[in-house]
Amino acid sequence: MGVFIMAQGFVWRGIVEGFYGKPWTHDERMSMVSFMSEIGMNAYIYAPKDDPYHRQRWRAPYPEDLLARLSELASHARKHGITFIFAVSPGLSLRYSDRRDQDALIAKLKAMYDAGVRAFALLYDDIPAELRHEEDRKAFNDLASAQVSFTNAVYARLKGLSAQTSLMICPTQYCGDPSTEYVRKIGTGLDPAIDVMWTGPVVCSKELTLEHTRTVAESLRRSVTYWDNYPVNDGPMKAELHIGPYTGRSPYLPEAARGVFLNPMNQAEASKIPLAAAARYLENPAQYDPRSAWEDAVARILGRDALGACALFADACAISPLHPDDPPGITAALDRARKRAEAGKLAEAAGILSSYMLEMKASAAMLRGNPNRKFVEEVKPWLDEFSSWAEIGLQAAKLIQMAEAYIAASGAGSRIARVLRGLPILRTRSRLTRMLARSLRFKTRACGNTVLHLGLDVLRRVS
Ligand code: LTM
Repeated sequence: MGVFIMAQGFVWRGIVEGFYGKPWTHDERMSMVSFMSEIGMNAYIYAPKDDPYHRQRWRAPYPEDLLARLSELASHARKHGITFIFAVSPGLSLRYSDRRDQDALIAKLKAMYDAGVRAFALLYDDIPAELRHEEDRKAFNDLASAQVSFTNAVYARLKGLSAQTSLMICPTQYCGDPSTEYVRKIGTGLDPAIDVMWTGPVVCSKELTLEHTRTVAESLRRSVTYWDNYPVNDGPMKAELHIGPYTGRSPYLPEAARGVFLNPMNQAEASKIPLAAAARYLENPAQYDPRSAWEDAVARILGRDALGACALFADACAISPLHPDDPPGITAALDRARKRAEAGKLAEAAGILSSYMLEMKASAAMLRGNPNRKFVEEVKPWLDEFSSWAEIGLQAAKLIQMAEAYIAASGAGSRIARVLRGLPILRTRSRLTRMLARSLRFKTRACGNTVLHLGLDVLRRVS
């Protein structure tokens, strides 16, 4: 008789609002929590880096009005079957050996405990990797020992409040090679019931494999809880819009991972597309199909009618840690056009180009009219850039067409007639030059360098 070992599903299927930059508003969070329950997620970590009370001024209690909002959010989450995990990032200034800091942290957690919250997290990411305070250097051998001691003490005090409390941490080394002394010490020292977060081989990981997860789990001596940095677009990624499919996560991850928390974009509504797609993976990693999950997600957020337009737009915005290359759809269309041009079929090349660019233009117009006004407002800068590239591409196609017509008639007529025939080409050429120059001022990143390179190429050839 065979023995079947079933990989269990993920325990945690959620979101960590853990990005830098403008935190979500209260309304956005309330809407997100309802949405999470609709798509089958079960946990939300409150951890916006730029909430001063979360990180920079972590010792200060939340003012009453903010506390009231967090309590409302926590109770909204409870009603929707979502575990609300309240996180604090104390590591920038924490004195691990100072009992007063421990008390300040407990007081901070207790305020949320009193509002019914039972799940907590301490985030030690993005802080100095060594002990900064003299008294800590005297009390502990290293950062890992200090964090283990502090975290275990906090955990014991939480358990003193209620057996139902839970704690999770994000360590200071949260990606890369898990065999370091730091990670091993965290793994051996930390109470085994405390979940430990990890972002994968790198901060924003293209792939999460079972092999990597197993090595992390071995060092941490527990299943891994992923902090998955997709679709987040903070810091150097803020020009990007990550609304593409959720890819590169192994179907076998639950064998060594307890869960996945996706870190979303500052744009809450637009994040719902990749989040809804990811929820399908989290629900059933073995059966997950990134494309169909993404299409269903778009249908849910924008309506099925918007699928074609959104596919073209998302293709233009494809560049992300999951897809570092130029947008595949535009690249393929431009390659087809280039091949026809190289075969001397300029009219065909111009035709391929202009029909793709017209489709881009129509897609932008269609998305602008979508009833999900919040989505439209959030993605407007990228839609504007997308339309501008369509106009630039159309201008390039027009120039190719004109050059083709000029070449076809080049022998005919007097010298003056030929010069006159060339004038509109020069005008179109300088319009394209001006458009390309203006494109240098785009603050968003749609279409990669595809249309820019096309335009420069056309300018070089038609001179
Ligand atoms: O990823 C972690 C654990 N920490 C920070 C996040 O707050 C940030 O949003 C992402 C993406 O920039 N990178 C980090 O290092």
